[in-house]
Amino acid sequence: MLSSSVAMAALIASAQYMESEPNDSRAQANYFFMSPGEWIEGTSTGSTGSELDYFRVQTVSAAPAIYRYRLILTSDTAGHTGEIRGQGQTAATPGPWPGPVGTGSGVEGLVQRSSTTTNPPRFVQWYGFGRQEQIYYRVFGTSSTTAPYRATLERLEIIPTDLGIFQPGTIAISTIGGTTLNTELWIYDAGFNAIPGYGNDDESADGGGTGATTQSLLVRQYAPGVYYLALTRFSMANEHGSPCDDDFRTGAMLFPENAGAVLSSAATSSPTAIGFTFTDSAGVHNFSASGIGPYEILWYRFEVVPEPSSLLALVAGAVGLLGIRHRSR
Ligand SMILES: [Ca+2]
Ligand SMILES: [Ca+2]
Ligand SMILES: [Ca+2]
Repeated sequence: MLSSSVAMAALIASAQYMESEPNDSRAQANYFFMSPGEWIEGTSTGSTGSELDYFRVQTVSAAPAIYRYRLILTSDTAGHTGEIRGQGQTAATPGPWPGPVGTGSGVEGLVQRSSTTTNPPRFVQWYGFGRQEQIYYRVFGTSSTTAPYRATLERLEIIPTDLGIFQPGTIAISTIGGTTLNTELWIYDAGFNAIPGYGNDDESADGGGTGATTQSLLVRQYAPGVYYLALTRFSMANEHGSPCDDDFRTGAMLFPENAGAVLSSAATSSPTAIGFTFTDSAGVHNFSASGIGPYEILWYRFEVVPEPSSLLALVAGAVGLLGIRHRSR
């Protein structure tokens, strides 16, 4: 039987992932399966060659929900940089929706870089849904970062803001006129799956806009059900390519093995309020969001339900009251 101190030492050791060189490329990434509170430890005193440390970080499962993940870098010699790595996008041919979506180029690139001005400094951030999502994480240092770095995983559940109920059919979601920020958005289904083609960075003439701004306009069909809106600043990245009616179709994407994760690359906070609208068959519905923090994605829940008159008719039919007319609002 282990003494308690030995058992404790074993527990501490099991919560710490040491880098294993060579880990200088995505192909060589150290693959770690991490719980919140666990950390990776390594060393890097440069930004090229063997000083690049790649990790494939997979998170443990959790109850279905929206989770914000962070890997926070600390060191006795602060100065390391963390990055999330993704790929480029081969643009879809432009045109009205429905139509093609972009595809991953396979060429690795930066999708998010840590900042010294965030609180805490030097973290990367992404969102997942409790399904063991994973990301490619890269750390590098400078000639002065001689002490080891530690990258600690944090997880926080995000409760989406409820936007209410909308009519089925065509719904237009727009930030045009509501902000001068370069916005980007994507729609997720009730099971937290990004719906292919249901995203927009910049509005376009093909999508029903003018194509003159960097605000977002997404006009799509909605069947009854629960949906989530992910609203952020340029550039948002998930595993999906941009649809043909997005005016900017070459934004960075995540690799296929990173499916389910989503992030924003924007490191600076935007305290200005953001107005946005939902337009369904009942009219225009105005909403306002407070500012967006570094890398933050704002999450909203909305529900599409059959028209009230149809529901009432169904209820009336069920109870045999079909002869009684109801007054529509
Ligand atoms: Ca290293
Ligand atoms: Ca390395
Ligand atoms: Ca945009």
